[in-house]
Amino acid sequence: MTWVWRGRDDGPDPAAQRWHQVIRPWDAAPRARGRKSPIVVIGYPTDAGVRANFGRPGAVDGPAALRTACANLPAPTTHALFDAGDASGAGDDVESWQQSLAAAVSAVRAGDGIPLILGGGHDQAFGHWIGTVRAAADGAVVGCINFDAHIDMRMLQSGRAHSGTPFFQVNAWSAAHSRPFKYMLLGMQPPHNTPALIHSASSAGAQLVDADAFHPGQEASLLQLIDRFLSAVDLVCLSIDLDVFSAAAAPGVSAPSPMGIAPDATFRTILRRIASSGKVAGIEVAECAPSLDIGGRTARLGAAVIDTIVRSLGIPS
Ligand SMILES: [Mn+2]
Repeated sequence: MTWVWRGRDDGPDPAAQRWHQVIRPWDAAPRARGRKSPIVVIGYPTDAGVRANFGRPGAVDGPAALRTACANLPAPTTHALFDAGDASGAGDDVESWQQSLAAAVSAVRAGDGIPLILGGGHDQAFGHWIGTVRAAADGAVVGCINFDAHIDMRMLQSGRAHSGTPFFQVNAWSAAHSRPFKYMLLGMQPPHNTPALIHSASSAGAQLVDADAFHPGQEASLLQLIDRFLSAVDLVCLSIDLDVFSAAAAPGVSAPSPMGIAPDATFRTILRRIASSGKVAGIEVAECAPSLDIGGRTARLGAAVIDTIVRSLGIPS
């Protein structure tokens, strides 16, 4: 793996360290990973699923841009940082990418780490989830909380996965294995989802929360909804599709949302509630497409979201 972690250096003071100074290769430190629970970066450098979904390509370069944007974040005090490199796939074969990611996620979970997946097309969400399930205790309920403008529960295209199908795949697997399907979508945009999709997702048990719920006046009831969801799962895969944010905040995505949510205090309160639940088994940021970005703001937003999550992991709210 090419080591891309570099940035500012404010001297040896432990309180002045940044990500690039403390992050280490994951495989170079087997087990002796210290007292801090590890967060382990895994890149998902493909937009094959985006192209198969007729989206604008560019997310293939998302992991590199997100690593660069995270490099100068203040080093976490509660977690050690590692980079496990990138998932890989057979060309544009989306399922092979998902399985590669799943294997990497399972390995990180087996080492008591929390994977931090940097994407990449949102098809990564299925690899994230299935890798978590495989490493979890038998019978553990692994839910998905997904900030997204879209319900990525669309049907396979000629039997093939793409960036719009990950939660369809989660649901299909859960049904085939007689397991509960726990999926909550936060920030849905009515203009970008057909009534048929809303109906089929709701019928399958998806919990869909409209972007309009991200409002200070709705915060308390939204927190209640989230607490109820969290109480019904053992672990949660937290998935941030950057297109949940307004196009002004996140232009560098395949499908920008003109009326997306703001990365404001209400959003951050909701995010911290999930992160501090103690149930987050994995984190992913999806759909960062640097070639579509303006001045790197989407990658920087992704990094700021990651920073907000990492600061709250394991800290009760
Ligand atoms: Mn998505």
